[in-house]
Amino acid sequence: MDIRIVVDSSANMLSLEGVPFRVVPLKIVNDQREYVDDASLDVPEMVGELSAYKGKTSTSCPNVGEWLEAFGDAEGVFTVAITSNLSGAHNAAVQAAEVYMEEHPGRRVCCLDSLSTGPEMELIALRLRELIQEGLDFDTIERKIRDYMNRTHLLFMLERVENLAKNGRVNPLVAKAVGILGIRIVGKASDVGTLQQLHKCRGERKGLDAMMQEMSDLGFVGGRVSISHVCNEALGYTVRERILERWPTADVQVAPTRGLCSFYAERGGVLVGFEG
Ligand code: X90
Repeated sequence: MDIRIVVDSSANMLSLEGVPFRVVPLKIVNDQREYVDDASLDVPEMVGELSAYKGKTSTSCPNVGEWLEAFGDAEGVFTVAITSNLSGAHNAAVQAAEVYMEEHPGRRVCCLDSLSTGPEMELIALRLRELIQEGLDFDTIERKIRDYMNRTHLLFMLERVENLAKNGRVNPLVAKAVGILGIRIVGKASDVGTLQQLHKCRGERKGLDAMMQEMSDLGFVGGRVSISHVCNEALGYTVRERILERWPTADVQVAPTRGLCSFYAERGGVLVGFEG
């Protein structure tokens, strides 16, 4: 059975070697422009334009047709979508799966709600690739990936939450706290896939300390980690150093966010997906 992985663009992935792989883009939209979050998007340019733009910008998720197109003619598909608590992406994938399986009896689609986004979705896709390459059957892969998702986590450190607040994706009390210069919000993707604030930290160093502590509390013992930064590679590598200081055997990758996470996590934001 040929099995394909399809993620939405909030996973910050452009490609995945070794298995059939597709990305369906979300969009970032305002009165001036529409940014499609695909490989052709110039992310630093978008971030620059949006920080100068005074009006409201919002986002939209992939629709049923876009998911269907990405399924192509695969016999088996695993979709990995941004948390259904903050986006319609997963629901659209579920609807696409129903249409696909009805049109093609015998084919399988399993839709995974990441209850998270960004680098945690990437970890899920990486694990799916391993399971597919092991040649396991569809149901076994599904069982194993759901087990794996129970022990992956996402932490974030944000300098601004203006775009999250303007689009109603964060508690207004959280938004209020971050107005003050130098304050960083450290939080995690909650068990139900919402933003959960854990700490308000004065300055980056305290934010990093809090993140390391949270990783340890969530059971990190040196497994796989994926770090995504919004236009701040130096911070991405600082986080990596801090992790390796404490857990020298950890396997840590650093990469820039694509459009959707750049818009919501905002310049200077950093997301850390890891295995507990
Ligand atoms: O459907 C849409 O328009 C997309 C809406 C997405 C809203 C939230 C995106 C959050 C991106 C921010 C920090 C990490 C959040 C963890 C969430 C569980 C990144």
